[in-house]
Amino acid sequence: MEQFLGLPPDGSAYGYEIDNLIVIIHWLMFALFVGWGTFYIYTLIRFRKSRQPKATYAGVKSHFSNYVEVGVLIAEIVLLFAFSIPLWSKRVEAFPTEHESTIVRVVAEQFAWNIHYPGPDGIFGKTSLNLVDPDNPLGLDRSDPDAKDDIFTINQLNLPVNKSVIIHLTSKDVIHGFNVPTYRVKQDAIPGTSIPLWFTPVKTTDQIREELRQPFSIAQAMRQVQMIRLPEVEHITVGKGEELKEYVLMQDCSDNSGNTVLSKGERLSKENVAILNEAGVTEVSVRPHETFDRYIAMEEYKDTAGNILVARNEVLLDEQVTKLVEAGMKEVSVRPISSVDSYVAMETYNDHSGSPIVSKGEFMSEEIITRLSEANIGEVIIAPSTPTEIACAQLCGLGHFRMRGYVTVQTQEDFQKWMDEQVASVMEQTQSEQPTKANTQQATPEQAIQEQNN
Ligand SMILES: [Cu+2]
Repeated sequence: MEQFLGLPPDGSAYGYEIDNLIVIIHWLMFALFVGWGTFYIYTLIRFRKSRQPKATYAGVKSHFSNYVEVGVLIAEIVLLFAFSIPLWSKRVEAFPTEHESTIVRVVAEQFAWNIHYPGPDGIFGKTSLNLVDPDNPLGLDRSDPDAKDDIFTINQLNLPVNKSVIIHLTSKDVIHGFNVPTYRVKQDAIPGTSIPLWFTPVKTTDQIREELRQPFSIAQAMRQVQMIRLPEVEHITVGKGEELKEYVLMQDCSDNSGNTVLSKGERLSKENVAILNEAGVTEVSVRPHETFDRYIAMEEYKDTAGNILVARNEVLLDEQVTKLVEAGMKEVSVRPISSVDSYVAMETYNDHSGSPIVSKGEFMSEEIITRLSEANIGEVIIAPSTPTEIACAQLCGLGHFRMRGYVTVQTQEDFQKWMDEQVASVMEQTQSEQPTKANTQQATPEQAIQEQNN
């Protein structure tokens, strides 16, 4: 069932308890689905018109359905009281102690996750709404002694492995949902309240990535190489009020005084046709609009002067198609996009001379795939680059889909190293800022007095 549900890998100490509950609930729902489905089909046949032409008002005499309903009720009560509530109290109410945990504040906003660490002193510095600006999204008051060593990052949550984490979650604007599927945590962030949540990561991000290793067939991608026919240039007349959306202009159009009113590449929408009518343009050269943006070029295409029109591995957007059609190309060799940009290579792959095409951990790209095929490599192992992401689980606005944070769970040593670097750079900053800040703060009242005396 777990595989069937396609749950993400579990990197949390108690994630299996949540997975078990999800599995049990699905089994119960499956049993209900089969039970009610069978009953439904039975009634359709048993009470069909030819067998039961007249409705009976007495109803069912047997108590079978009552027993079934009581059975379902008992199953649900068991689910609730034997599994859900104990799990809730264990995982949500019973917190680990603060001194054995990593403490972090997370402040959600449209559309980012602000991460605030208390620094070596373990105390969160003061924040103030008046200090909030793009450079200081938390409004951290660096003049507060507790805030001097505080660290904040945007969309990057580093955590040490095998240590519990307590997150104090809040929001600056609307309700967001802090959701890290790989560590089985999900909690809504509510403006005006700080909600604590906790979990214990037991696998690093690197380990999760290893679990998600998957083969990618270069040979398969190359089998899809094909020639596509490009549209040809046509000359058409534009009448009044027409809509010729399926055409793309192949020339710049200007009015009588020579001002360009429409540029090459524009689509002939109703508005654009009206512009042409007004400018007195009746005949234009166009090409039928066809979308090729799921393809990339397999070769470099040049015009007669030797200028590159479309580079190898370039996506065939409208602009590129227009250039090729203009240069009189009839056909181009392409292959469909592989969509591997968010994946990294999990091994190092070398070309014939032994120099690496892609090293372990490096991002994949269309160019790399083409080069791998040239090196006769038929299959590579890849994995998602960011398998441990924070996704917002509430539709919080138009930029909701952009609201992505990254969790990097590291070994305790790597985390400490990261933390030390962050602290060092923050201390450097605050120390260089401090004298000027103090000066201005002290100077202001004195200046005020001087001004008064004058
Ligand atoms: Cu959100």
